[in-house]
Formats: sequence, structure tokens, C-alpha cells
Amino acid sequence: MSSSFKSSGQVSYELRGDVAVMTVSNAPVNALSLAIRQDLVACIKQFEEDDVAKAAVIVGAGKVFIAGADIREFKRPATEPHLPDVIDGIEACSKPVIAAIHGVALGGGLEVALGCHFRVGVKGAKVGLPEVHLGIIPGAGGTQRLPRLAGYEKALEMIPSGVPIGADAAKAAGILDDVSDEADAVAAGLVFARSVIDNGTPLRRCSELVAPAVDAQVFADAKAAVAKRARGQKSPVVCVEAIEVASQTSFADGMAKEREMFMELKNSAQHRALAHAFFADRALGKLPEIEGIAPRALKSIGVIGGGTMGAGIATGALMNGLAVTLIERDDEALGRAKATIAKNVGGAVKKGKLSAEQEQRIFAEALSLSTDYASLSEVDLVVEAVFEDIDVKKQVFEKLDEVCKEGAVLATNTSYLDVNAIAAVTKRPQDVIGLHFFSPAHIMKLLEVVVADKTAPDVIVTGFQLGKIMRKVAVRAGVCDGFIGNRILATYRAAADAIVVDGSTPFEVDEVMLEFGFPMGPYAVADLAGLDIGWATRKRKAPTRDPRERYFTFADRMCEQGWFGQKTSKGYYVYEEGARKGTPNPAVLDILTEERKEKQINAQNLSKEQILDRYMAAMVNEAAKVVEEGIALRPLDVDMTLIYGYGFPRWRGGPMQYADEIGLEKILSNIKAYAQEDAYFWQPAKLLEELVASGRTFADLNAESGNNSAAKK
Ligand code: 3H9
Repeated sequence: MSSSFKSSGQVSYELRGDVAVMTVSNAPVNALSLAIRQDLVACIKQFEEDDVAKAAVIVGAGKVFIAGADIREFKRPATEPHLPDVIDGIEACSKPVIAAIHGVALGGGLEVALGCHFRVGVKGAKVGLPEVHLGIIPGAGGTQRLPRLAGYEKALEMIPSGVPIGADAAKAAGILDDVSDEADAVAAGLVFARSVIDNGTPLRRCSELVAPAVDAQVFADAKAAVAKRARGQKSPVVCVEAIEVASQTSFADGMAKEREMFMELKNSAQHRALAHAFFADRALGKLPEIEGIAPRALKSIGVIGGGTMGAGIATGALMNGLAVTLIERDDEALGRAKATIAKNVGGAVKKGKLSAEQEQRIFAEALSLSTDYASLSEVDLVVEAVFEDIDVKKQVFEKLDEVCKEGAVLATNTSYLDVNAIAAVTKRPQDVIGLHFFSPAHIMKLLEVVVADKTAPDVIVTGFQLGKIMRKVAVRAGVCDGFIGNRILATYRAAADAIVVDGSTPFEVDEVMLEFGFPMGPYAVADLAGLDIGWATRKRKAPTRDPRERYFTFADRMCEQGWFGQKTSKGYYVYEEGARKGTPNPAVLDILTEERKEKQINAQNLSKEQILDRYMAAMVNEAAKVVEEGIALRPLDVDMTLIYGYGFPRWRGGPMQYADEIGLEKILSNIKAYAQEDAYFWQPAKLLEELVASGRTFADLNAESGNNSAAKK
């Protein structure tokens, strides 16, 4: 007998002989929305009352089983039926319920499966509890059922890291009862259900299992390790605490405690920031100007210049399957470039990111080295990474215009020069774009796709496509000095220099930013990058410097003494031979005292909070100008640029998200107060003033752009 029952339509109920198949369909990832939760309750009731059905199989429609709770609903008050209750209902069922998993079962999706009496996966399926990446913990029994089923150590491995595991590993851990050879989840579930019915296998409820006891020290160690890794992020530590609760109390009490912990984190700024980052990641490539447009062919690329940057770009492309022709001026330079690439690729092999065969193929087949531009005649895209000088770059583009095939994309890796001026020397400005990689280019995630006035839409798409192939996070940027990232960096660095000259120390500023969540403070970063780089930029900009700008000399004084940072063992910090971490260089303080004396500055003693407020106000103000001018299309583009390229802590969501949390009114009033001291530097962004006047936020701007799925519904 076959009957069909449809509740609201999103979870269907269908009898296959004596097995009820419940199919969750909520494209694209079957997130557990209110409608799905209601339907699951209705389906379970139907199953209990169905005299024909002896077992039930829950499956997901489309590509995955269930990817978790619907994150978009977290902004709204929780509505019944709550997921933990839905899952308790499944587990309480008097007849066997089997989860048949394909694709992924993540978060609430795995929690649904853990509420079932049995779990079977098809090959390639993955299971995980990635809630920690959203600043929360599993909140529908994951922290209580998983340790009971798979043991505390497995739970401590999976939940605080959020990393999913494959079907075989899940079976080995006892999370899956079987990995099926069947082609699809329905077939796998039906086979499993048959054996359960025929064998009369007793129901196995995770809530009733008892995990082997572990020493309390295991939790203490896990907490310490996680806290060190998480540096300020709360959810990883709370994940450990919630698992520990499972070892201390009854299942019911553990569930109540888990709910409490989950709700507290769900209402936290860290969750809002990480959910924002989740949706922002997915919105980056969704741009009206390229919607529906296909990329150009992209199989081979050329790289001009084999220095650190060029060799890094070539490495990244080669590691991701592209053929690369690298151009240098002579054989010696080519030899150096090849050695750098070999070192980079060798490092990737050591880390297990690449196989020895892939390494061999790269040097046997994929990499060509040449001193002749004519070798670029057939490549699909060229990235120029030569010396940062507009005249040198223009000469390169004139040559590229002569030798490259029609339709080839011509990209410059400049970090601040005018891409329009570079495009203008070619007869094909529509094919010219900026592709700003960050060093080391085979490792750093960020890629600014810099769109010039005449860049064709399919060239923009091809820029994004290159980012995808090279596993970068590509952000669209407009043309200005420094694009999105370096322009904002220049401003907050200038604010830091003012803070330091006005009385604080570089070490205090670094400490504040480290505590904020950056991996390094700005002065430690400067030491790493090389102080000579900033020195060269200051000299370049000297002729055009506005006389109203406060100019600070301490960094120049340091460079004049040959202190270029780590590479000379001395900069803001002093480095022992081979050490990457230094100790404060006291001589810097003398140089600062000297500058204050010269400029008759009375040193002010700023608190940590005051330092942070100034630093962040400078960052947010410049970021607002970048959005106002259309250099970044949306605030979220700025946020992701700072997170992926500049070490901004993801759990704070980027500067614009941070500003929304602090309140734009407060940021603006701070800026106006600082302007009393330096009206030139602290000119408030018009956009910031407009938003404050209209009571809107940067999040509202993201939503108004229509391309941020977090704002949908
Ligand atoms: C949770 O479960 C809490 C519970 O413990 C407790 C509750 C009480 N919700 O990534 P994609 C959207 S928390 C809403 O591009 P892929 C996504 O925004 C959740 N929407 O595809 C995108 O929309 P758009 C724990 C979601 O194939 C579209 O789906 N679970 C959700 O590269 C396609 O996504 C997680 O953290 C969601 N849960 O990757 C898993 N998930 O097209 C989060 C996705 O409008 N999800 N969307 O931009 C993922 O890791 C990946 O999306 C997945 C697919 C691997 C599933």
C-alpha cells in the first residue's frame, strides 16, 4: 500500500511498503526553518499513527541532508516548535527512525540525525557541528548526544573545532551505524530500515547512552588549549564547557544547560559578527554588474616579474592547476624566480597541501620560464608584478598590448597605482583590470579585483574566476590610491602614529590591538613588512603632501639609522638572531621624546580604551569614505577585505560591523571630538553623518544593496 501525506509541503511523507520516507525540502540546503520544524512534528505524529509504517527514514532533498538551523531566523525571537523539542519528539518515537545522510549533515542537521535511532550515510557524506564558526554552540542536543554516542574525546575534537568528518571516520567513531554502497540516501535508508524491521533491532536513543567516563583533567586541558587558539572568541570555550556538562549531569539537565548557553551566545555580538561574516562571504561575488555573465577562458596565465610577489602568484596558480609562463629580464632572474617557486611548492608538499606527483608535474609540464614577452602570445590572462612604478608598469602594458592574443585579460598587481592610467596606454582598456594579491600570494586569502573605468564585465567575472580557481576571497574594489585595504590601512596607521607622538608608546598600541583580536599590532606588522617600505612611500608622497597634514618624523629617524625591522634585527622591536618575536626597542622611546620636544607636544597618557577608540574611529571613518565613493560597493566588502587581508578578527565581523555594534553615533561623536585637535585628519565621512542623521546602520546599507542573503526574508 502506498499513501502520501503532505503537511505544509516542505517535509513530505510517503509510504514505501512498510517504511515511511520523510523528505525535507527547503532549497538550497534544507535549513531547519520554522515550516520545516512544524512539518517534522506533523510527520512524526503521522508516523506514530500510521499502522502500516513499521520504520521511518528521514532524508534531505537535493544536494544535502540538512545543513542546520536556518541562520537567518536567529535574528528573530525563537518560535515554537523549538528544534530541541522537535528532535526529542523524533527520539521519543516508539518505532525506529533512521537518518539517511548524503552530502552534509551539519549543525542542527546532525542533531536531527542524532535524535534518530539509527544513522546511515552514503559514500562521500560528511557530518559535523560547525556552530562554533557562527559564535554559538550546538543548541539542539549536539553537545549532549554526541559525547554519549561517540565519547567525550571525539566530541571535544569535533565541536570546538567545528570541522566536519567524512562518512568512514564517522562510522569508525560510532556516529554512523553504516556507510552504504547504495547510490542514494533513500535507497540506503530503505535497505537499513528493512534490516531493522526484519531483525527487530531494539531502538537506540543517544540520550539513554552512557559514555565511558573521562578524567576531569581532559576538559581542563581542552579548555586551556581552545582558549589559547580562540584568543578572545567565546564559543570554542563554551563548546568545551557544554560537553563537560554532559559528563556531570543527567541528559535532561544537560539539555537545559545547553539551551541556556546557546541562547546567551545567540544573543551575543560575537554571534552577530560571525553570522554577518558568513553571509558577507557569500555576497562578495554577487554583483549586479556581472550577474549572468560568463567568464572568459582561463587555463593558462602569464606572470611578469619573478620577485616575491610574482613568484607567489605563479605558485598559487600552479598549485591550483593553471599553466604559468613567467617572464623575467634575464636567465639569472629566472633562476631566482624558479628557486622561489620551488621553495614555495616544496613547503606546500611538506604541509600535505600538494602531492609529490603534483609537484613533479608543475615543474615538468605546467611552468614555463622565458625572457621573451612573445611567449605570452597564447595565455588567457597576464598578471604584471613588476616594480611599483607607474612608468615601468606602463612600458610593460605597452608590450603586453603588442604580444597578447585578442581577448586576453591584462592585469596589474599594483597595490596603489592608477589602473585607469595603466589601461590607457593599451588599445584595449576594456581588457585591463587590477588584481591585487597580498604577500605571500600563494598563502594570503585576499584578492582585490580592481575595476577600472573601462573594464569589461566579463573581465571582472574572469578576475573573480581566477580568485575562485586560486581559492582566494575576491573583493571588488574601485580605483583610488590604495584601493580598499591599503587606503584604510594608511589612515589607521596615521592615527596610530599620532597616538604615539602624542604620548603613548608603539608597544601600548600593539598591545591594545593584540587584545582586540588582531594577530599582531601595527608596529610589529611594520617591522615584519620592513620599515623601508613605508619610508619609500613617505618620500614618494612628500611632494604632494597637504601642508595641513601632521607629519611625524620618528619612523624616518629610525630608518636613517638602518633600522628596517625584522630583516635588520631592529625596528620597533629588537630581534634575537632568527627570532620572529622581538622585545621593545627602548631607543624608539628616546626618538619619540625628541620629536615631542621639537614639536612642543605635552605627552598625554591615553588609556587602552582611548587608544582603541581613536584607532577604530580612524579605520571606520576612512572605510565609510571608501563606501561613500563607491570604491567598495557595500560595507560588507570592506569588512571582508580587512578580515582576509589585514588580520581583523572575524569574530568582530570587520570594522563596519564593529561600528554598528558600538553605535555609529558614538563613533561620529568621537571623530568630532578628535577634530578639535586635528581638524584636517578627523574630517567625518559624509556617509557616516548621513547614516547617523537617518538612524540607519552599515547593516542597513548591506541589506539595501539587495545582495546580502542575511538580509533576505
Ligand atoms: C545550527 O544548526 C544551530 C543548532 O545547533 C541549534 C538550533 C536551535 N541557514 O554555502 P553555500 C545558504 S546553526 C540559512 O553558498 P555550498 C547560504 O547563505 C547552523 N541559510 O553553498 C547560501 O545562500 P545564498 C549550523 C543557509 O554548497 C546558500 O544557502 N550549520 C544556511 O558552498 C548556499 O550556501 C552551518 O553552519 C543555513 N544554515 O555549501 C552550516 N547554510 O545562495 C552552514 C547555507 O542566498 N552552511 N545557507 O547566498 C554551510 O557550511 C554551507 O552552506 C554548505 C553548502 C556546506 C551547507
